Amino acid sequence: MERKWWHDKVAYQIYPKSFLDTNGDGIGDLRGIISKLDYLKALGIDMIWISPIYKSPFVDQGYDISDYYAIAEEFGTMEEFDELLLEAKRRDMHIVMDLVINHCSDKHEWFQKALADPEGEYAEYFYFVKGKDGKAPSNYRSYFGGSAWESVPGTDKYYLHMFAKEQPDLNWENPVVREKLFEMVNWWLDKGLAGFRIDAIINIKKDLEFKSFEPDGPDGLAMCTKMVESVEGVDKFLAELKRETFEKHDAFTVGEVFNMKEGALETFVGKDGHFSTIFDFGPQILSFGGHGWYDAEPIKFEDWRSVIFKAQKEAEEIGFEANIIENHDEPRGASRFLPEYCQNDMGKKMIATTSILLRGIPFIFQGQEIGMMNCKMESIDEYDDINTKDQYQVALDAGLSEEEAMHACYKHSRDNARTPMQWSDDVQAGFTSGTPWLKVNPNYKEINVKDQEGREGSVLEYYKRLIALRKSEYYKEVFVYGSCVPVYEDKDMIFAYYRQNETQKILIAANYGEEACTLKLESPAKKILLSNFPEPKVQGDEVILASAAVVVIEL
Ligand code: TEU
Ligand code: CA
Repeated sequence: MERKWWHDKVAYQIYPKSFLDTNGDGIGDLRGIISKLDYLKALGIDMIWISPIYKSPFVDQGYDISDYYAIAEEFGTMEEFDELLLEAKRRDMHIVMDLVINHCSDKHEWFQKALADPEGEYAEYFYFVKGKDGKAPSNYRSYFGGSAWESVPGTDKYYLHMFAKEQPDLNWENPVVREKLFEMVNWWLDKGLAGFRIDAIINIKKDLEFKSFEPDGPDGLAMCTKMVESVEGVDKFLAELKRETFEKHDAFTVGEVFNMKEGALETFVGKDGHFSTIFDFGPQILSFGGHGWYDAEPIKFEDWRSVIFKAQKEAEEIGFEANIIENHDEPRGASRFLPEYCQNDMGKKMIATTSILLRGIPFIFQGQEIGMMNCKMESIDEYDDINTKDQYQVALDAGLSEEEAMHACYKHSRDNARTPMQWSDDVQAGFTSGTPWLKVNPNYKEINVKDQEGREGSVLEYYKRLIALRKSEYYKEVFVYGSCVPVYEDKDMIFAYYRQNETQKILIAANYGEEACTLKLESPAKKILLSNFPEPKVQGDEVILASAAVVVIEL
């Protein structure tokens, strides 16, 4: 496999609104990010993905862009952005922005012009489609609930929005739209960006017949993903996007790709793939409910382990996937994947180890490195997220009580990950001197950076050691390029694999169970590289793992 500059990088996702506020308006900002570059460098981060910072009405927290060439005032200025690029470069770090080009904001100039003249050229930038029998063209349900069609005022047409109605979908069939988007992407890359995380990209190809599907919910609608899964032709757009932009800059790209067709991995991340890598969302998909968050089944350990190993195996011959335990759309990984008896520092170090040493590009989401957890909100009004509000209603409509609907939100809400970063035990966790836009998790007194920095045994210091091990001169070859071979799969609650190549063999073994477990080593331990308990119990050819223990052993 041809080696690429980004193969050995460790990435960190910043959700800017919640990272650090430096001017007291309760909203994180670019100054805040700049001031924490040294913190991230010390953690071992090479690459930073920043969720959208473009001008936006923030209906979907910046994933609704009204000007692709401007920085949101809430976050700062273009000068500050340039300063961020420069400061990152000085520290040998790479900045990756979010690229949201399936849709824009309804406040974008293009959409405003389209509304003003629904027969004019700008209407062609979107999907303005005639209704059928006085109703929407099809029965698609948008990702955030309700019809994916909204009527265009003063006409018999509807416009398509796969997400909120304030996020009209861009018409990728129109070459002018593609050209304008490519031009914009190149403009940012020319500035010195390392690349992009590419939002919701699978959705760009539509079936222009807009056929309805069998309804799949009490609202009589069918999930719009059914159209995405049945239509062909996204590859043509993606190949062109790459050719016209990323390729020219040797940019790093990570695609957010759900609903990929069976066997399409090669097309996405193979040698000539559309992207450098895509996220492995296997574990996240496990808790998609049949009808919504309210009917999602709890995740079973065996399923979780097996989807991860399956993805590892699939990617091995093809390319690299990017591994996460959480992001801004998901609940906190420690709350979601750790059994309750492991929801402590030891467990958090364990899941960090089994995730970050997998084959692929690790992405750490802000706060994960200190073990931030889901946040209980007292009422639905405390939530901000558009998706959460919809899912709350979906649960109520299905007959659940308010308390049960709140419980579903507590388990699944995207706001679990969006509460402000916990920097210290000062007021508002040191995130802001004002009123934060979203409540701070009340556990900030116990879980915060200040407490953990430099404290032996803290989750944060463990993350530093873990990342340093992955990047160490002697072991990076095997951790980056070695294969991942699952082992002890017959043992209940044991998550274990080898990372190996011709000359090195490393065992990563963790016990997610409640009882201690003894594993017989295949060959004698040469060296214990890392563990989350004081005296690793390796005796002869056996290793004894207490509940929530993890150990990394060179064999
Ligand atoms: O997410 C796309 C997407 O598919 C999500 O709606 C996902 O299904 C859901 O969040 C899982 O809980 C991206 C962004 O990551 C998300 O924040 C945006 O809201 C969305 O696109 C629209 O831009
Ligand atoms: Ca601010």
